[in-house]
Amino acid sequence: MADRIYYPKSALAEAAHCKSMEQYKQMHEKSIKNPEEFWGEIAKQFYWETPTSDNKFFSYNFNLNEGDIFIKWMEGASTNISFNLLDKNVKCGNGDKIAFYWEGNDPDDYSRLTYRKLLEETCKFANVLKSKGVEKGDRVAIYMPMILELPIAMLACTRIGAVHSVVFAGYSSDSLAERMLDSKAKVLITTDGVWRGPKLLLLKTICDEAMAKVKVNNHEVESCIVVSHLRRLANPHGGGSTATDGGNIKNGINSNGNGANEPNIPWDDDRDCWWHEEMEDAEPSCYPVWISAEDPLFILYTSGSTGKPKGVLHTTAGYLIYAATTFKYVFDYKPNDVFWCTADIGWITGHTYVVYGPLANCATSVLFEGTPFHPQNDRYWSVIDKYKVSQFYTAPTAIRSLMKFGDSLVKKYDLTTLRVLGSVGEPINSEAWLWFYNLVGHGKCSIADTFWQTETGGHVITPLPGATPMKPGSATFPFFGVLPELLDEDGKIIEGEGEGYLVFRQPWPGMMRTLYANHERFQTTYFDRFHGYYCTGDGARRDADGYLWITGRIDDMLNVSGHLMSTAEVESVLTEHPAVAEAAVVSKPHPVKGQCLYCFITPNEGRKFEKQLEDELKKKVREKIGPFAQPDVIHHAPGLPKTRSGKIMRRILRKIAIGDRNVGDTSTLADDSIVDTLFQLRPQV
Ligand code: 6R9
Repeated sequence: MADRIYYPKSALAEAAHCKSMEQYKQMHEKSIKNPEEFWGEIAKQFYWETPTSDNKFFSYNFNLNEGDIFIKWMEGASTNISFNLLDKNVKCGNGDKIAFYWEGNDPDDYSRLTYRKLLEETCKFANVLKSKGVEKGDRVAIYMPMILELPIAMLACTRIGAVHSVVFAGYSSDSLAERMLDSKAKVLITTDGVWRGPKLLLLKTICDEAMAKVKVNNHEVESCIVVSHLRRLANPHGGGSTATDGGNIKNGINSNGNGANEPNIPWDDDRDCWWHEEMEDAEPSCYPVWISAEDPLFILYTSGSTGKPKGVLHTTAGYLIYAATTFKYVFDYKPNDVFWCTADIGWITGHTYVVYGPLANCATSVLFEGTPFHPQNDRYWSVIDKYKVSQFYTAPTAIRSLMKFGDSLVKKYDLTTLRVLGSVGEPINSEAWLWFYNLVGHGKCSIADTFWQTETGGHVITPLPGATPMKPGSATFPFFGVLPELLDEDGKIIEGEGEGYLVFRQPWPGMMRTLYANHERFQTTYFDRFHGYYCTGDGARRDADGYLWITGRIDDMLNVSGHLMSTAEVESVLTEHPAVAEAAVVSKPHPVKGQCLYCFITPNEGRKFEKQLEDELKKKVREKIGPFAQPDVIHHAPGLPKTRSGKIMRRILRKIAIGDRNVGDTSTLADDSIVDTLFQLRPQV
């Protein structure tokens, strides 16, 4: 079944923006051979305060032998993203169109925001930021749940040229502090707290811890702006801002059966202020600051294989046109569609496909605060029906976790408004693909298995719903402007069928430009392994039909439920524990999460390996990195398999983790008896 080819349904293809493989091939060829013309046409849909300088539309160097790496699109042009996403749409007569349907954690909490209101709120908040001394180029950290104030805060930054750095609100205070310190954030925007499923998270408390840690390291966050989210849920007619055009917010704290008492929110009068109080007197208009094409738009941190997160930097013009174009073609977006991407805005998927891509197309989308399991395991399907969603974009880990509950929960719902289903974050196994296709999509929808990265800004390898015949588990072919190659160990191009390192030959408009304040690391991480190419860090296979299949990370990175993290990052947290001498972390396949963390621990001399230590270590990783990073297994390792030069052989540890005795060549190990010992100590999981 999985080898079968699934063709786009003819009704879908006939009405699609890209209707056939022939059309795709022509457009792709043009985008590669004549990028100036291809992207120049697209750029005309947007407003530019000043045009691109002559002959400066596109320039780059991808080869370290020829000097520093750089990528520039539309040099000389200036624009403002919020102007293109909001003012332009309102001026075109779409002021009353819904930009976002907000669906709260509790199904009784919902609201909506039109383009006109979104523009007004954005301008007001831009004025609030200005009143806090934020200027063009300043960094603003955002640590917020999925509420309407989050895109408002991001767009307000773009209004005045400030650079936002959104940190996923599931990260620990340490992780938040590290990111604010690296970006030297001037302002932090957060909420008092949020309900995630049945759990209350006190975000302001985490922010206070993080701001204190930043201060110890000689940087100070000058202002912290706090949305009163818990209070408005508990008390909809009382305090709290409600940036909406109608809706219903009545439950929140009460509905979870936890009592209506508001938790204590830590406060520093000199630094902290409430969002709704600041917004009260803010002017509803704010003239946009014109931003150069290559000026920074945002920083988003992603895990690096050394453990220190990398501040991926995206710039203005290229990101705008790429987010807009991928959104339009990959989801085959049409004006009456309702789009829903379930990703948190704290990840790149949320940046590009909850905020920038949809708004650039004047789309209506769903902004969902909750989880797939609350209050019942049918929440996703009920939301699709409630808003008549036409494109549903989610992650394989979510699909696998929902498959467990059987087909009946899905069958309760109509779901016939769906036309395109999207998958992102990790390879999708064919079983999950087929379930998604047959059950959720009724065998009528196209599936877009979109491969991309924080660094790529938008989709780079993906089917197009009306054009590409699909193979379950294959991300298929490159998007416009993208030229992939597979390389062997020596950097030789693999033609035709084969497997190798996935690299790209030339830049597309939406790719990253640098790592914030660390161009050196940018060059060594992505351009040093193979000169002349951007190296993704993923492996891929090309089959006889030319389809690309992503095989996963080839560096020391793990992908747990779509969250990327490095083994080094987790190992350094584990070895901070006073009882731990050494730690080695590998990934183990997991039926729902894709991969899970399997940790080998060598205790210090005289320290026993016991349950209490296991629990402490799991807790420590949760606290230091975030709950999603919690290890599944802690394995007692009196020693680790190392080469004579002291390098840990993770290849062997991965075999031990899955209980596969077939460990391969152990001749380079300093002491090969350790392999047997580790098999004997394998915990029963
Ligand atoms: C968008 C996003 C990037 C890494 C990437 C790869 C994995 C993402 C995938 C996929 C196979 C897909 N990945 N999409 N692997 N098929 N469709 O997830 O960005 O968080 O930076 O992660 O995720 O390993 O290198 P990011």
